[in-house]
Amino acid sequence: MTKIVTGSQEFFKGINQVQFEGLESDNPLAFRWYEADRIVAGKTMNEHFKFACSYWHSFNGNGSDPFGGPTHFFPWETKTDPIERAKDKMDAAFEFITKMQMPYYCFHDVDVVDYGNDVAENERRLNILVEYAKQKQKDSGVKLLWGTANLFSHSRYMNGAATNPDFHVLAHGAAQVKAAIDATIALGGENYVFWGGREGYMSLLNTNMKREQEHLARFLHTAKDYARKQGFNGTFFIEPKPCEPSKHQYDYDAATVKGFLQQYDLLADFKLNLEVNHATLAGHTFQHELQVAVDNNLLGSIDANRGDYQNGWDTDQFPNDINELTESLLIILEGGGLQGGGVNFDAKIRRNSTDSKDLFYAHVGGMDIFARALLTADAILTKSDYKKVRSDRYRSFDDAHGEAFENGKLSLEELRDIAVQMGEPASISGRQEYLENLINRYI
Ligand code: XLS
Ligand code: NI
Ligand code: NI
Repeated sequence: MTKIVTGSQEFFKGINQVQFEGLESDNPLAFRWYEADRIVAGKTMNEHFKFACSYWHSFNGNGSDPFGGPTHFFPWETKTDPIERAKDKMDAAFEFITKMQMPYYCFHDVDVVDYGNDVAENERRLNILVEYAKQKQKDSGVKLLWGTANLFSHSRYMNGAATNPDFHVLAHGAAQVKAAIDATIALGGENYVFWGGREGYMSLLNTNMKREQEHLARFLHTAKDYARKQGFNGTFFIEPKPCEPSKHQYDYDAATVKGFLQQYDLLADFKLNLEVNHATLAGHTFQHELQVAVDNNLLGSIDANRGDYQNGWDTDQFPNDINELTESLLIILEGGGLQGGGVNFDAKIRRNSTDSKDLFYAHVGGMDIFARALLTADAILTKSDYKKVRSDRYRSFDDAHGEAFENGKLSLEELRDIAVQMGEPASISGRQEYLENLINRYI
């Protein structure tokens, strides 16, 4: 059990720590599947997931949208002094995280404390909050999964940060990244994330794409070199997304980022932080993105959420699709798990979810469905013929001519002669419905 850590006032009054109560429970503020210490496939659930709470959606996002203002009025946003306000927010954050028994959190620099336009003053503010967070982490045992810098909200970044055509803006982005890396290191952060929301373009008419991408690569190298020099030995993650807010983002999807990292010699230090809703925006399933990452040894971390099938933007809803997650956990388990990262809930409650309990329901549901998907996927992998059905499809490459082809031993002429000799192939079923039913049977 985690110790509940509150500040001078309790922000989530009347809500107790969420506990595992099992399937018999009808308590909506209890876990029915998530049992932190339960061993599945050789690791505890806690080790599989390393669940993290995202600061921005849970403690900053106030429900405003392009058509209307805030609907979430937080009691930790009342003080006028930015440092005092930030401390209240951090009190609320650690109270929530410890009541949820989540082991990790993630933040952008500006989530933690408001930034102005003075670099040195911003650094001073962040340092004060880093000291405050250190004590909170110590009191609670909660750890930092990753830190990052917000290089997309400030108006100076309207044309990008590392890919801005104006070097002056790039330097400001670098200053922010330096301070965010320093904060991450000071807090024992295990990873550092780059999400380039505005690293892309709105119109190719005014864009030198090649030059911008070279700047992005140089920027990443420079940041990585600095962090390594400071003793950071965690992993850097790039978080792909195809668009929004840019019309076209350079880190479009997992395959694109893989090519970029390879081209610019960054594969040794960087992996991917994959987000469900970003995958679907790119026209992929989340499973597709996971498989690309696994196949390239790049699966670092995930941002858990889901989109909405009826619209085409990043709605960041809490995950609740058991089929999607079971299929995802199959890939994660078979791929050997997340490398260094965890499961960060990059998800927000709806604008009209205005009770303080709503944030708890959302996270309980998210953690529980991941746990259920893990148990289901593990059962499928260990008890069913799922893996065999797939490997059997490739049987013809295991020996004879197929094996010779895989080993590069057959020429095109020889392949032609084999085709003649073997005659027309028999049709072999892909058995898709069989496998779909199998997944549902285990759920
Ligand atoms: C936005 C991104 C962002 C990153 C962190 O769509 O998901 O929240 O995770 O900058
Ligand atoms: Ni996102
Ligand atoms: Ni994200």
